[in-house]
Amino acid sequence: MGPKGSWTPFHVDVFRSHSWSANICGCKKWLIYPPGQEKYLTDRLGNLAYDITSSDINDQQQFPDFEKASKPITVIQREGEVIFVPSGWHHQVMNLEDTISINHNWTNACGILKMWEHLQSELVKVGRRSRVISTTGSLSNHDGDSIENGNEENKLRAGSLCTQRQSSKKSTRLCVKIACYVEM
Ligand SMILES: O=C(O)CCC(=O)C(=O)O
Ligand SMILES: [Fe+2]
Repeated sequence: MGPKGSWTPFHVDVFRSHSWSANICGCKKWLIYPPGQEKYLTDRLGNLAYDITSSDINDQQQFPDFEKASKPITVIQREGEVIFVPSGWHHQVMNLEDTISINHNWTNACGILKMWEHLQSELVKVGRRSRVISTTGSLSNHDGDSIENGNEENKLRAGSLCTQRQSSKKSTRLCVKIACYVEM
């Protein structure tokens, strides 16, 4: 459910599931890219674009490969219409009117291999994250205080991430999560 003007940032659905979405009322605009295009829609640090309609995406310093991306498929979905988004298709969605929709994610025989491969690659990342946490020591401690006990390099990396996000308990937990993505 979302008021006119609300939107969902660019993403791919959880665990590489397929999805359908049915509009009970209202109207949505979908921008959809087939699998493989996402590599042109990531910034130079490898982060997926948040808003593919933002002018930032044309900034070659930030998104060096954007020129290589195809144009998105644009779908206007009206009341009573259902859209199917296959596994691995990235999308961004805007509510053009106050909208209520119901959606559902699932997999089937066509999608299960992709889902399995995705889960395996995520598992490898979890392994890397937990190694970072163990070398950074108190990063695993959610007490809201600073980063101590870690090795110098990881303290520096995690510290700079934390200063960007400052130090309430909540944001410290966010720091832990972000610091986890630092590659060993
Ligand atoms: O309807 C929306 O705003 C986005 C729905 C969607 O893409 C999702 O739930 O994954
Ligand atoms: Fe989605």
